[in-house]
Amino acid sequence: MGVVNVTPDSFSDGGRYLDPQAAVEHGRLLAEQGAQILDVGGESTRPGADAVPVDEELRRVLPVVEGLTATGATISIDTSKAVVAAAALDAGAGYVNDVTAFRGDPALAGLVAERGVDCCVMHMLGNPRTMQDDPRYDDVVSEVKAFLEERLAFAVAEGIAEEKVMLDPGIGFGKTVAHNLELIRRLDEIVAIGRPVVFGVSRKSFLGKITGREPGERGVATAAANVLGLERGASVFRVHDVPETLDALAVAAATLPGGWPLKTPRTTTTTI
Ligand code: HH2
Repeated sequence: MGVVNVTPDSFSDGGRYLDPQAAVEHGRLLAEQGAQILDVGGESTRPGADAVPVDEELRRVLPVVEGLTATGATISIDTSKAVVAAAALDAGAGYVNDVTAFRGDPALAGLVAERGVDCCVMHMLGNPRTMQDDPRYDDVVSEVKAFLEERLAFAVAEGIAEEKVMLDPGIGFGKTVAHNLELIRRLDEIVAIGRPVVFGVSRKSFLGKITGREPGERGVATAAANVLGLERGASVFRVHDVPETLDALAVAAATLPGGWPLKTPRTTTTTI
């Protein structure tokens, strides 16, 4: 899953793709590089981010969704607003990524059910404004797992087919470095719920705290974390840097039973 942030304030690429044309070109590049899903977002979720009014979010994301439908990738709309999701689905998106796990807008789960599209529900403690203010858990993994099980049951009760729901532990959303590492270490417990797990570590600040690197320099750290996620059973890897991720995942996948050759053929240009 390649990240297409149409925002002025995203933590690692804020402002780079605020112009819709730049965002479309970036999304096309990610698809050419092998992204199978393009996650288009018009509202940053970084700690302390300001909320974006619906009209502004629509203005940011709709031309980008429209411009990316021809890539062949599934377009995911990263929003917690039903109005934005509905417009994006009308414009060709096929996936809803809601970081509030249907706690933000009461109309969103019903919309996903009605349209029959895939969705991702993610764990977050609190909201982006407050989530990094001293987050605490007794056992972060069992609490995140219980939350995701409850949200999955909620989605099903709202009419969404269980096989349409993916789960995400929400790395960095109301978690300390230790919480993130514990979630990665025991990701298999989240995978055991039985739904595909989306894993979003790309360039996140816990990697900066470990390596001392700035967001744009965290590609290797991101790849290392994604390899650990793959080994523990994650299915979808939400990233800013697609080629590095695919190479790291290809090597890791090749070591798994039945992992070689890869299911998705990649072009090989060298003979030595
Ligand atoms: N992380 C971010 C945004 N959306 N969605 C899911 N499902 N999982 C994640 O881990 C996730 C997400 C934050 O990353 P980014 O989009 O780069 O930053 P910002 O929220 O500042 O735009």
